Amino acid sequence: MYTQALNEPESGARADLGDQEFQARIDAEARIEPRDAMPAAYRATLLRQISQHAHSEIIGMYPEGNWLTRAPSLKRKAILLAKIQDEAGHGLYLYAAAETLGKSREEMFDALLAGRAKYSSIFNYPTLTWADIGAIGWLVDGAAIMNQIPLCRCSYGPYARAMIRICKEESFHQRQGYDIMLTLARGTPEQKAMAQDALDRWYWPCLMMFGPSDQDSTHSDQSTKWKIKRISNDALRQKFLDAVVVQAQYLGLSLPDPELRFDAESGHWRHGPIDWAEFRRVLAGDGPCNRERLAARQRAHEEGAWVREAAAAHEARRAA
Ligand code: BYC
Repeated sequence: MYTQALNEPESGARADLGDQEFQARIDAEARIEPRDAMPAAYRATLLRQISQHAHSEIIGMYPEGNWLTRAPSLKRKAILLAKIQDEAGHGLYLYAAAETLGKSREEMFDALLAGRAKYSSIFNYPTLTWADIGAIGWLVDGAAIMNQIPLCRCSYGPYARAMIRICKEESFHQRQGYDIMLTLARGTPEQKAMAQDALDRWYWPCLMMFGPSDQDSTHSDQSTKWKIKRISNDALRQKFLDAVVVQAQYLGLSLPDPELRFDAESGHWRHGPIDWAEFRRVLAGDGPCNRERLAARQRAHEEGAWVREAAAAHEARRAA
């Protein structure tokens, strides 16, 4: 556990670094480290984003965990298990990065378990068939990579370094999902229909994953100035769409977007209107699986109490 002291400037460091001076360091591409002076709002923004990101990795294990005992072969099961274990690891790196900003892991857990903390909207959708595991890897992890590669250059050192390792693992996750989709798309007509159905259900929620459009994004301006965000929500969504259209064509599947069109002038694909009312509903806790996900996490936390107690008792004995 980090103590508050870790977050105070080292002796000799400037505790009173003004906002302008801090911005000058950011503009010069300096990496901000835990002991550096930083504006309270920069710290709060990072804590918000990194803890939400950590919670997303942890809650993100549930939709896939639903299929572990029903994977179609031993090989698929082993791959899925490895992917889900990676996600637990990502959660841990991210909680550790957030702790360097002065919040304890217990406080972050409490916020999640009490329903006060956000996690990615995408994990509030159900996994109804095995093809959903393919669609999650291909699309959800594909969207995650798009969003997370620029975060490897985030101005806050511990977050940027955690993202480098996470992105390497996400790349394997994306490929395993696309491989499932390819197998199904080239399988029997029933398997291909299952892949199409999964794509139909995950396409729009995945476009929403990137967050509100730029004009409605509350944090983007400041986070871009602080070089936490390097590419805007809409620009990342566009990069994702351009990649997904080609990948869907290769699979022989169609995107459930009647207004999808290629804009020859810009060289980009354009999607139809996103249902932002649905996005807001999911964020407000009223998505298809919000209650189920939170209840599963609360149950797991309660059932894990003995592990935490045993670890604490072991540590106390070791210290004595
Ligand atoms: N879901 O001003 P904005 C994974 C919120 S894990 C929920 O644009 P910002 C994986 C936003 O928090 C992937 N909430 O915010 C794991 C804010 O609310 P608050 C998770 C969302 O922060 C397991 C409000 O809307 N990735 O890939 O500048 C298995 C206004 O938004 C969402 C990350 O967490 C959403 N989709 O930009 C498989 C990446 N979008 O806090 C895969 C790190 C927006 O004011 N995070 N909101 O109450 C980010 O890059 C940024 O935080 C976001 C949002 C782009 C998500």
